[in-house]
Amino acid sequence: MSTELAIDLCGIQLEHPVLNGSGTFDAIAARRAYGDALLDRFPFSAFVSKTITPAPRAGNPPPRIYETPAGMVNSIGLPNKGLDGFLRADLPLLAELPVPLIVSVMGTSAEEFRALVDGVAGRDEVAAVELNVSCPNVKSGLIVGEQPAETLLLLNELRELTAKPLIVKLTPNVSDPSAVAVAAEEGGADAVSLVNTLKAAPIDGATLRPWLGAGSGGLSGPAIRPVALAQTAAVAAAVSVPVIGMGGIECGEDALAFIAAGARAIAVGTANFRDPLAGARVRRELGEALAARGLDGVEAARGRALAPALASTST
Ligand code: RRO
Repeated sequence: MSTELAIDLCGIQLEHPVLNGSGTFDAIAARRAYGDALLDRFPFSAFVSKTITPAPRAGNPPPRIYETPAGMVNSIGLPNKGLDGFLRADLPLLAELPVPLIVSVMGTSAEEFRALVDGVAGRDEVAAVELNVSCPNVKSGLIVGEQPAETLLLLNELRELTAKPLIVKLTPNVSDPSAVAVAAEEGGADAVSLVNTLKAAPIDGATLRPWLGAGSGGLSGPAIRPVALAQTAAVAAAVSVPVIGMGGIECGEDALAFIAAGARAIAVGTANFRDPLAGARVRRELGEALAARGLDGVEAARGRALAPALASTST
């Protein structure tokens, strides 16, 4: 039996469902290190860029990374070249990757988001735009992605700017992520991706002060996988647009669990830091995990965890 890994993500044909999480794989540095061999064995079916902002940013003061027993906390703080620097220096290199390019953007106002979407979505090299909404709106002070109303307002602003897919990256730091996902869908989002990192604040035992330079950051890695699965399942049950699931995926079995929770595609994030080819392994193992269960492809597994059980063990 052959196993079908190809998927359609908002009209983009992908060879398999394994993407990278934004900011977890520097494709330009990896190309420098591995040469064109990286292009021959590119680990992801689409590449998601690190989040860019309108103006260049230096990022947060160090330390920026804290290791936990089952993951890590980061507070990188969006270091990037800004929109113009990205278009000039990074886009030509990212366009050489052998897969569709998804550009992640973050603004602190609707105007900033409009400038970013305008700037990237019109470029032929860009297949889709991911909106990172885990940031405060300077006007309201609210984090857009924590508020369904703010998310809807933002999509209403942006939807008219492009026919290309808009993917909303959801924060897990809310009590009801599906309410935000429903608002994103109502505003015309083509897909949602989740989860971003969970708010975390490690303490330095020597000084009893916050360990990270910025005071707090976001937890990722296997520690958050069950949380991410719960949120993926809740969101997939609430929306009809495709869901890109992520959070601590390290192997094919993990990827399959997210697909069973309703994800159409999945993303590998923290695992890339330890092994830049983790995505290729997850893809291979996902095929094996499906075949081992007699499933002929990802569609046969998708959403199985959402369906009512055939036989209940409780009364
Ligand atoms: O750059 C970061 O510190 C960062 C971002 Br923009 C994000 O969306 N999620 C994260 O864990 N770190």
